[in-house]
Amino acid sequence: MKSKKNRGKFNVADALLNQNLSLRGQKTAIYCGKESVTYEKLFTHVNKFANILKSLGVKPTERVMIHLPDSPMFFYAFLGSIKYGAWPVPVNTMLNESDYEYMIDDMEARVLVTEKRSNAATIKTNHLCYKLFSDMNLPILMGFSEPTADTYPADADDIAFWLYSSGSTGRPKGVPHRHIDMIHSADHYAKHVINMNENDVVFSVSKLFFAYGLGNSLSFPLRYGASTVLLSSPPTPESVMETVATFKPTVFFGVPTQYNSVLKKMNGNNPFESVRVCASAGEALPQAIFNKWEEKTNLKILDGIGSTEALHIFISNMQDDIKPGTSGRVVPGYEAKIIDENGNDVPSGEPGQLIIRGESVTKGYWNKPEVNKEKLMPGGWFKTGDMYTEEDGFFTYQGRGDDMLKAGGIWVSPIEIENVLMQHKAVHEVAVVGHNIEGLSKPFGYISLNQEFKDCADDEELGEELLRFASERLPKFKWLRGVYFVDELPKTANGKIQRFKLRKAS
Ligand code: 3UK
Repeated sequence: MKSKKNRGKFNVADALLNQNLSLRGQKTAIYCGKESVTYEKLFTHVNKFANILKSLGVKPTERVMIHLPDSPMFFYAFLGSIKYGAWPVPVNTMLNESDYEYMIDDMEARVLVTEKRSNAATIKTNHLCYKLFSDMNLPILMGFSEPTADTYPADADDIAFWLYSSGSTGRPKGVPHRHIDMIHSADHYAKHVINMNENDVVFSVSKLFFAYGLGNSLSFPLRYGASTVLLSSPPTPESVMETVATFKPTVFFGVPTQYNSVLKKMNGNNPFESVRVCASAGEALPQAIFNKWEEKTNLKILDGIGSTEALHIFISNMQDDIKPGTSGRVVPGYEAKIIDENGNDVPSGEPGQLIIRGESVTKGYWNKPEVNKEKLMPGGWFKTGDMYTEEDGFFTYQGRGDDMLKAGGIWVSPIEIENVLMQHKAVHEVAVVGHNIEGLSKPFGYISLNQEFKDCADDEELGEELLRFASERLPKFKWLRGVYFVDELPKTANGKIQRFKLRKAS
């Protein structure tokens, strides 16, 4: 039951900032390239951003889309919006303009915060009123803005921000989270699994616009008075290792592909000596990467599964309790069960769908009643869509129960890529599935050709052309690794493409 007494008493921006201001105002909260930001500066700049929203006439609960690289300005915009009571919505900066158009409309964004050169900068929609550019008008407005601000009197259960998660239909869905959700994920995952504390310097290769990066780089370090290291540019193995060597983080977060690419460039020298704990999420961590990483750095990677809907990791290996090749045990504060198609628990060792429950799990997608009905179960259980087995309390990933796939830890909708390839004159039908490359899933296309192109099926040039065609129309992380020509795609009696049969063909 919601206590009436606590209404209007909890705003997560205050919870993450005020104590740090009084306990460690001069400590560095953020390192970003040559810039460092103390907790005091963070506090005043969050206030300045909140005041800008006020002066523009933005109302609480209106949406502020944030399309920014990892940077102090991301912190100011995100926490400033929350402090003001507006809802910040960080979005993936690697998408196409049409994705942003869709999201701005879907969230009815009132404000867009971005860089002048970004491909979201030029978007015009009915709802958008203000564009704040981090490299133009925004710093000027910040300069004129007051360094103190009122806090919106939120309730811990009120929505504080949204994130977007991809769906199998190809259109992302808004995932609202409450003020208390951030505190819950910090006090359970960051505390129990990472044991984060004020002596930590945290570096997450995964960006702030992912729920994973948002916890790793923002809410966790601020919750425990630690320092966070941001890398503004897209990460390369070289820039990751350089950042580690420069800032000497004690906690390191990445997705499996990032560990893998760093490993390939790490000949001999180990820049990770300052690190006390490494964590991985986004997709299953292959055991081979776990082993090689340990060999080279002497560090064990803690694999854990999280989701945008749960906000962060809910099943994880623990520092003193690791089983490589598994996602680990349920994080205290969460519950997990594996069920069959009828909703019954499966016996230990048998595969079934993973369902989870916990305070930080979203109460439902924005404006998607039919998906909510399908994914949210009575009693607060949420269907992850992942197939798992459980033995002796350890959960092992068995693949997705639907057609979604991940590349580099980021959702890729097969249908979106298929729709692009269908525009090519040679393509009759196409199905996109993930195949394993060194234990990590990468997108591949199966294509049946139109009659007049059937003779080209052995033609390498056509394959290359189709790969190029898709690449020109999609962000890089969605690029296909290869195409196969087939006479016909496997289908059900009523004509639905059976992608799972093609997945098995790998
Ligand atoms: C998959 C994993 C196997 C799984 C995320 C940590 O990845 C995150 O969120 P997304 O919404 O995707 C969620 C889905 O990704 N997955 C994630 N981690 C693992 N599969 N092993 C893993 N360790 O299909 C899940 O349903 O992009 C990760 C923290 C916050 C996050 N949002």
